[in-house]
Amino acid sequence: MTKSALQIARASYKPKMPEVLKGNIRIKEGTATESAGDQEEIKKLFPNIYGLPILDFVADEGQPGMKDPINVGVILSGGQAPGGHNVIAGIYDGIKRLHSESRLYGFILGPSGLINHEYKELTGDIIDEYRNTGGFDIIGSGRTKLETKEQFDKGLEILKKLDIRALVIIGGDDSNTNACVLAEYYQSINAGVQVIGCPKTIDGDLKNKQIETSFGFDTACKVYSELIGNIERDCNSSRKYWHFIKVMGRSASHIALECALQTHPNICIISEEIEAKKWSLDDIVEYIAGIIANRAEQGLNFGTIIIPEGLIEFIPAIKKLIEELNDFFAHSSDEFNLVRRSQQRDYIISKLSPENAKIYASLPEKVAKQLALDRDPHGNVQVSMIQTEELLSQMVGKKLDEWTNEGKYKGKFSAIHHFFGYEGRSAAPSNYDADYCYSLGYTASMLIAGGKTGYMASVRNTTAPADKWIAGGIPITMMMNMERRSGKMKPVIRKALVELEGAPFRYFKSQRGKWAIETDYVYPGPIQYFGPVEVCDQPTKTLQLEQKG
Ligand code: FBP
Repeated sequence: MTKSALQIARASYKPKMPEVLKGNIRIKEGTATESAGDQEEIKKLFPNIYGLPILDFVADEGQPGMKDPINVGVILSGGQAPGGHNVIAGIYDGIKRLHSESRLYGFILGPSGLINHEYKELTGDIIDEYRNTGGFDIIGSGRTKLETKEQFDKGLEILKKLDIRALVIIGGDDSNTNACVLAEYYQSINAGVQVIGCPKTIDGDLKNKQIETSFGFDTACKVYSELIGNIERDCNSSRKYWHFIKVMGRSASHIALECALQTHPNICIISEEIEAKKWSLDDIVEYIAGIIANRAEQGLNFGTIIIPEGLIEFIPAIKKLIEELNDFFAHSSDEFNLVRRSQQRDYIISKLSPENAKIYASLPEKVAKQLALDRDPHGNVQVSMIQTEELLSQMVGKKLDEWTNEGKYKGKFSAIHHFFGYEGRSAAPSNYDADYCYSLGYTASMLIAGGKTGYMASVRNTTAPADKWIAGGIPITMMMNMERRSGKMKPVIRKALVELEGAPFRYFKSQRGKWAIETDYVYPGPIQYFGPVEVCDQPTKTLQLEQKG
């Protein structure tokens, strides 16, 4: 592999970690826990791992160690997120410290590697090549859903063959839900395999009181904010374009909100607010056009607009339509695939309820097609394929034309579109993510040593210097409730959406009027890996505001 100068210099970075993980630890157990919702159902579905206590690591005398070596397996699941390689490095260093003959095996291309028995041993040389690097290419990732008994049994065959006694699943809410189901199953049959989850996703929607953030969110937002800042400066230099910038984040708008807090755009739409206000697509268009017209009155025919990837799913009427489409595809996709392409739109319209059929028929051809595209293996619409930024700018353009004809608007409107998504997912992890991920991996190895299963590794208090971070484990059942997925009620980890009463949104709301009219852009610049702490080690604004309360 030819390496860049930064890669070479960065390889020797030693991630900072909680003081407690530097020595020997003892696991302190809290009291029994309850699931986030639907306690009776979740308890019934997870009889062997329901109600486990929260675990905290406390410093203990002596040296960490295990009498016998332990073999551990690791899976990277779902979309890439900066820092995944450091989680693996943390697991590796942790189990090697416990016993020098312990071994780590990586399953190739996500959960399918476990089912298909595709794996590779991750030796010290391999791990060293990937320390502090972005991407998931050390073993690859995939979106296969681990959910059937056959898959679990097939996985167990290879785990037994390699004498693997613990499996770490690094993934988002859906993958950790599956980790929990797997932990329950292996426990129920006394398989002798522990399952531990690690919170990953750039989307930032796997978080709760105990899991402060998912890894990758910090780096991805910093990459997008650098790019948005660059666009803002360009836009303020030529003063002739409106930039419609869609940012990733499937459902929740955490990325959009964080990027807005970092860059002060003229407009940022937050899907959760649109849903709460029950806005229609037309309401959003009026809101954007209104700000464009106000700026035009001051001669400012330029600006930046951040749009969250998942917006379309939060517009109540479109959400209902998507729910019906999801149910339809869950039950009738074979039948649908037999319909000629040219007739698919009419076919869908004929199958929908009259209300949804009307909305579907009114959508531009391109968007209607995108809503009917294949679901991912978890039954989600692939929102990153839907060009919401173009849809909005076209509709805003039309609205401004109408206002021009009515004499209400005299400006010039020229739009440019961007989508920032994949370019942020495999970036070299920021110091925050490099440190956080390494600590998560190391924590996972300590949970394994403690014989725990059905837990997610947790590292908290991360706005403080790393030596003060708190490490431990959170029972995954504690984060679960029942939700309708692919037409059926299923136990899932509750997704954390932007809270409209939360400090990050409240702060944004207090500033957005000013950002709309004034040109108050902030230019964060590229992630810095070497230099002053205030430049290199800052956590996200979201986390800082959340912790201040
Ligand atoms: P995860 O939740 O699996 O981490 O995925 C995050 C994400 O980047 C979303 O923001 C985006 O909608 C999706 O992955 C895109 O998925 P894919 O890589 O399959 O195109």
